[in-house]
Amino acid sequence: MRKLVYLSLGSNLGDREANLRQAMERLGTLGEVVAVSSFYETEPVDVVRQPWFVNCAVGLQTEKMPRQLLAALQGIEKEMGRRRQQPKGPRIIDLDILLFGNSIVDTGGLTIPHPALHQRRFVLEPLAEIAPEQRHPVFKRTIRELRDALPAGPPAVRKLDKLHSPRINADQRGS
Ligand code: PH2
Ligand code: MG
Ligand code: MG
Repeated sequence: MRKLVYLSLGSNLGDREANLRQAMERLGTLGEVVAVSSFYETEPVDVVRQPWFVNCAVGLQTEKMPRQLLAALQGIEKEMGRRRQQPKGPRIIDLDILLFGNSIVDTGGLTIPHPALHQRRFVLEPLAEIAPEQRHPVFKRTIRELRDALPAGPPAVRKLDKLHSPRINADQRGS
């Protein structure tokens, strides 16, 4: 059965935007990428002294089951050169399952919906762009409602422009 899955993509090493684009291309081998959010430059959360991330959210239609999908995502992370040296260290690419249709999964190291989904602006801001009316199957709130309920202020999340242009250009424009 085909399911609509939402993923969070993040990178804070190397050419971050190129890494997200390459990951999206590879996600196409697991199903059909049906929605892609803007790219957002985001202040690191829960980790200290790390480069800022670029994050986005993707909608993927796939036949895969949750655990198969997780293994496939880890395969892509590995192919793209991710090495897990220290837990929560800087990463070329991080591919997280946010929502898997309306399924609730909590077994053997896999939790869906993603356990921090409702707390993180770097996840909810991009996800609200492509799935505002999608309901969180545990909290029964829409993604837009969860996003709007976040406390204002840091950590910062800022949308990059349509061309996903590098940060230096945004700074030069003074925006
Ligand atoms: N991922 C983390 C921890 N902190 N912070 C931001 N801004 N973006 C991320 O993708 C991120 C993070 C763990 O995977
Ligand atoms: Mg993550
Ligand atoms: Mg991860």
